[in-house]
Amino acid sequence: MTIQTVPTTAFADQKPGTSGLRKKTPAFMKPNYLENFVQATFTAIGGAAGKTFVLGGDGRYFNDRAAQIILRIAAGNGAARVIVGQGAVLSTPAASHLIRLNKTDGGIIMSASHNPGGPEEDFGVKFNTPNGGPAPESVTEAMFAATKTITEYKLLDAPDIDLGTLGRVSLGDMIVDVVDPVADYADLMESLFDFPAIAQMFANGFRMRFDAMCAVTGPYGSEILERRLGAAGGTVTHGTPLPDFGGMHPDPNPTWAHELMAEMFGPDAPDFGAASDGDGDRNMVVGRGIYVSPSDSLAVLAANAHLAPGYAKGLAGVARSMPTSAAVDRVAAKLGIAAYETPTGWKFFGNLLDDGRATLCGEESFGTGSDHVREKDGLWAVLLWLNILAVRKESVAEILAQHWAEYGRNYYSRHDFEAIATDKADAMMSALRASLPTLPGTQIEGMTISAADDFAYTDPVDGSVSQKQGVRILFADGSRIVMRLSGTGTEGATLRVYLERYAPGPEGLDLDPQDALAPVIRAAHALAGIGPHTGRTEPNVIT
Ligand code: VG1
Ligand code: CO
Repeated sequence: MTIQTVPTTAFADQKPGTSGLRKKTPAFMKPNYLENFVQATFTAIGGAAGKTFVLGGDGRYFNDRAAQIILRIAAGNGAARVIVGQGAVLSTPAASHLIRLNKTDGGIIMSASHNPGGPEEDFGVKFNTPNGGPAPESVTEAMFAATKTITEYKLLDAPDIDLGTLGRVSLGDMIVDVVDPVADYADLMESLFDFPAIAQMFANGFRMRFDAMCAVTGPYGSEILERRLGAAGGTVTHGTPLPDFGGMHPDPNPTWAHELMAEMFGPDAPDFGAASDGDGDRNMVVGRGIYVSPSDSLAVLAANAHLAPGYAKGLAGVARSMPTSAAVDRVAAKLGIAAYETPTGWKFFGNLLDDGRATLCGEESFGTGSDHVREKDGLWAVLLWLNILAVRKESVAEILAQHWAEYGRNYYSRHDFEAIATDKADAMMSALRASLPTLPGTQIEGMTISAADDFAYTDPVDGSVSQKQGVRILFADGSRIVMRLSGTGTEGATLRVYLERYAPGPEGLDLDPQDALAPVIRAAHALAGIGPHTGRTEPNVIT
């Protein structure tokens, strides 16, 4: 086995997005495409020589072959050791945990998360830093720079190794430790939550459905919910991970997790339902006959986290992405703790968590997590809900109703317009940005615009600045419109329109969000000219 220096030419399109590099699978499988990106990653972090990494992915099509290539590049760059999940599989939060547990120099996660998988669908790769979190912008920019100047990569000329058997193997001089993908993560969950109390609730007849959507969380859900907590067999559905996710779109929202929604709103609905995404970092939570919006879920978890042993001493602070509703801010104000507002993407929470400023973080896109890892964590959120339900002994509907009665309700919805022509989406956003200075004072739909800007964020820990993170239009009555283009899509552009309106109560807390938000929705269409610019008048996904 020799280390080869392979000449290559740069690809111009390897800029990491909101969460790593995502492309159509055939693009990733082009000769040298993955090799270049992995070499550029190692270059950007000052080389791999002597370092230890974690490697795993969500099991989608090409995951197995990509792992072998990444291992050969790591060995070619002199890495000392790589810890790989058995079968090259790790959920994103489990990978984050293994990086921290083993104090490695980072990790490579193969996932396109909530995007569909398969030969013609999506693939992705991202690098996480030694804190276990997604690389911050300074690192992703260095990676992108290296992809543009790359002329060669280092590769150990070696055959594939067996990643299906637990234990240690060597690849040239590099050690490869194949580990159980679930065990350490399940132990971490057991250390945070009152497993006996949750197990007692299941023993008393509490029924749950967890839809793993044929993606990575199946084995995690089976081990934790069914084996360790004693939930009935069959609690986990679509529990076998498949390379194409069984044709499912593994995005846990009411549109794509429609089977779960139908059951939870049906005649024999269980007490609690949840779903996870491709790589296990997202969660959707549903009560019997009631959907919990992710922004509300974050607020309820923040208000009740102290009921779980891992958070009994209270929260240092909370953080949410800017487009996420302000529901959690109201909880923070009552608790007297700090509330941070960051750009979209988990990488912006890393410094706040590392610095002990925030304990809980969340995004409106079904992402919630805490300082136990440095990624959002779907099963963690489900378990925190279960812990709260076990202690409060009330239904999800009762808990939500009490929450709104106490804090008021931030009606919230996100409307996605997918696969718009990129030039049209860009033109729309440019025109909207250009109009911002003229908007304050404007009356529309009976509301007055009080401020309009393009969100910029200064990280309070390292002072780094991120510009143009989404257009915000704020109204005098507290309503809000946010618009930005997705950074995770692989086809055209996706426009995300985030809509929010606050109802203080006690009246008007039980409306359908789409009805409560109707004037805000109409204002968004009028102010941005969505129809005239894109030809689209209706979103294709509403969450
Ligand atoms: C989306 C979400 C964002 C999330 C990101 C990665 O990004 O809006 O909140 O952090 O996906 O999630 P964008 O740029 O498409 O809006 V993941 O689960 O799934 O990697
Ligand atoms: Co994900």
